[in-house]
This record gives sequence, structure tokens and C-alpha cells, in this order.
Amino acid sequence: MQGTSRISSANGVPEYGLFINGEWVAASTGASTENRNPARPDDVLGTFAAAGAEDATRAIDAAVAARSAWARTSPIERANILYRASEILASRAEEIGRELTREEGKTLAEGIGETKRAVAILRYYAGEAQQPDGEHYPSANPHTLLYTTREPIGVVGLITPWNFPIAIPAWKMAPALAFGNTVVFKPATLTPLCAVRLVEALDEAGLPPGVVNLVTGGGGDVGDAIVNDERVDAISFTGSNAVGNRIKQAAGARGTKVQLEMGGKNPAIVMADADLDHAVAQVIAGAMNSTGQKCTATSRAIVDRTLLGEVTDRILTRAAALNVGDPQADGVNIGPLVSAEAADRVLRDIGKGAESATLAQGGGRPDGSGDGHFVAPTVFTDVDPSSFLGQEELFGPVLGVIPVDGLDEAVAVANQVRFGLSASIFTRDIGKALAFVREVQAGIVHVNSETAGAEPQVPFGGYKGSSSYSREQGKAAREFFTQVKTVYFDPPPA
Ligand code: UN1
Repeated sequence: MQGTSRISSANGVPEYGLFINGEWVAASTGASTENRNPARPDDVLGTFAAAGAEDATRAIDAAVAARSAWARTSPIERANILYRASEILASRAEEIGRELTREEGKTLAEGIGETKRAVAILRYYAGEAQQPDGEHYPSANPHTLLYTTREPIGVVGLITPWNFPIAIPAWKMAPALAFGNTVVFKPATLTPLCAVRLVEALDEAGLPPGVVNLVTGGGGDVGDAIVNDERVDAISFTGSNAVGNRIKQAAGARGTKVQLEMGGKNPAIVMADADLDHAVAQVIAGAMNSTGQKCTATSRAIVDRTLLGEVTDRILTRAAALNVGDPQADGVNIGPLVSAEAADRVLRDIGKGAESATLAQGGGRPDGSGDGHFVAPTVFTDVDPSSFLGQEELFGPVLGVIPVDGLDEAVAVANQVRFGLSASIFTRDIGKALAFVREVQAGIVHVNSETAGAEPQVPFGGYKGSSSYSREQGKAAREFFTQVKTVYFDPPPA
């Protein structure tokens, strides 16, 4: 290990630095932010450097300086480093998963599971780095060797959310590095520790200085400085539509390549012929796991009216049975929201939702919440598809039930939102399933499984306002993190 991420420690609380040009350093601002456990806010995980624009500029300087040597490194060598990093992370999955739970608030099974997902992503891109990166074409000139090759874009800015604090950084970082780019990484201010752990693993795996630079700090300082620096050649962002759209404007104005993954208002359609036990279990998992804080979460259960009563009863029974509590404890299904602000916002939105739908379950802070940012699993019935609840992403443990008559209306309702990330249908009828797959406006479509979840080997991204058309993960990531060079190679005249 080159250095330590803990640059100091006061009263037993560790202070973590920025990682710039291969070294852990304090922010030039001298400022730092406390990071607290959302289930028990008196538990402080550490303090983290709160960088300013100047630090972002230094990080970009380092990424620019490292860029050509890293681009020339053999993809096999890059693969080896990613693979070593995956092994380091795998050996610490339990410990980092626990920290993830303390930092973000998802359950321990989810925290450890997500860390293992980051391991799988690093492994996948270690393999992907070794795949062909061009094509050979016939030419009008029989002597011409005509082919394409893909080259790195250069310096990429990665701006990541708190809800998947290690998997999403890994799924942007691994392909960025595999295909030869250098990185300036700004994680969400709420979850810097997971970002530190990922960068430590890459550093220990032998990544050269300057190839990845971590700048913790606020969006207005660090994020803007990255987005507005003309030396940054591409930006990959996951987060809210509000921030994503600002990035699109700013980066678009200077011609930077941009990839945006934003919100969802994902539907799960339950047809009359569905296996109800399975369908309802999946709808609840999709809506409530990770406390509903996934862009792929199910927020609308679109239910055929012929079995509306039965499905609604089952949804309410399952929602009521969920065990909300400290996500580090055994048997807990649902942890807190990530922050006090998030819990307050969700509770406000629930109040607004109650103006036009029936609040059938939850709706407040559960008993015994203490200082934790808990919100009870909440279910609304009789939701009007065009209402606030039917249209807006709440990003919390809130499900709205929308009754419909038959498949055509179900699909029309599913499509009647400005988002289009993921969508599910539950049915035994192959014809209905195929019609849904064809007609639904979503980038990720599930038949008989929940709307959340993503495997690393396939493209991930949405239609309409959920994404910016480019896709992440799988082979699609190579398209984003590289550019194509077409080569006409003629022999000199004999
Ligand atoms: C998943 O559903 O497991 O930010 C992944 C998000 C998405 C990732 C979802 N980009 O929630």
C-alpha cells in the first residue's frame, strides 16, 4: 500500500483525505465533513475532506499528466490490475459491506451483496479489457488494409450517487480504466467511505499515480469544477434529473461526451393470470428493498381490476410484515432513508400524495425510530396515474396501486410518465408478455421478476427522461469510454 487514506484522527474519529496523483492528502480548503450512520446518527464513521474547486483542478492536472502513459499500457496489464483489485475487494467484502450499511443504511445482506457486485464488475471488466476492440473491413482498393480500432477518450469525470455507493462507482470506474482512460472521481457527499475503499483497492492493486483521483466534496464546488473544466473529455453521471440536466447543459455547451443515468417511475403490471404469491413478493421487493432508494425501484403496481381486491390485500399484508429497523441487525428487511433531509422529503411527498389517493399502509415514522431517519413502508391505493403520486419519483419506500382493465390500458398507463428506466409484467400468458415487451417504453424489461437488479454483462439504461440514450455496463460501456479510429492502411507504391 502506497499510503493511508486516514490522514489523521481526532478523538478516535478517523479523518480521510483526497487521493490525488497517488497520494492521500488534505483538502486545500482545510474543511471536512462528518459522515454519520443514518440509523443511529450519533455513530460517526469519520470525517472526510471537503474539497474545493482548486482540489478538483489539481486532480484533473494529475489525470491529464497520467493520461498518455495509461492509454499506452497494454490492455492485458490493465486487466491484471482490475483483477487484483477485485481480489482485494473480495477479501474485504464482509467488512466493507458492513461499512456500507453503516454509511448508507441498506441492510447488511444488501451491503455485503453490493460489495460483491462491485467485485463481479471489476472481474467482468478485467475480462472485457481483453476482448477485440476493432473490426477489419473489405476495401474498394484490394491493397488497402481497412480496419477500425477503439482508443480511450482521455480524462473522464465520474459523478456517482449515494444509493449504490460502491457498485455504481465500480461500474463506471472499471470500464473507464479497462479501456485506458484516466479518472477524476467525485462520489456523493453522503457516502465517501465506500469511495475511499474502492480507490484503496485499486491503489493496492498497483494502479499508477494519477490514473484515478478521488475528490470528495460538494457538487457546487467539486462537481461543477469537473463538469466545467475543458480538459475533462467525458462525464458519466448517475443521480437526480435536476443535476443530470444541468450537467447536460454545461457539458453539452463545450462538446463533452456525456452519459446520464437518472430517475425512474417504474411500473410492475400484475395481470389476472399471474402467480399472485410470486408477483406480490416481487412487487414488494422491488418497491421496498434498499428502502425504495433505487432508480430501478417499483413505484407503481398496475393491477388488473378483476383481482384488484386480492392483490391489494396481499400487498398490504406483505408491506405490514416488513421489519423496519437498524439495518445491521438480524431479521431487519428495511433500514432508514439515507439522511434526515431524505426522510423529511419523503414524508412531505407522502402527505402530498394523500391528497389524491388512499393511504392504506404506513405513511409516517415507525415506532422506535429514535433519531434514525426511518419511514414506514407505505402503500397508496386508488392512485390516479396522472396525479403527483402516479408521475413523480419519490425515492423512498412508497408504492402506489393503480387499477386498470386489461393489458392495453396497463401498458398505456405504464408509458404515461416522462421516465422509462425499467418495467415488469407478471403473467403466464406468453402473448401478453411479448406484447408488453414490445410496447413498453423502458430500457430494461422484466417478465415475472421485479423491476430492480442489474447484471454487469448486459447494457443498463433507460428510455425517455431516465437516461441520455448511451448505455452503461456490458459491451455498451466500451462504446462510451472509447472513440473509434478508422484506418486506411495502404502499402507504399512498389
Ligand atoms: C439495481 O437495480 O440493482 O442508481 C441497480 C440506481 C441505478 C442502479 C440500479 N443506477 O439505482
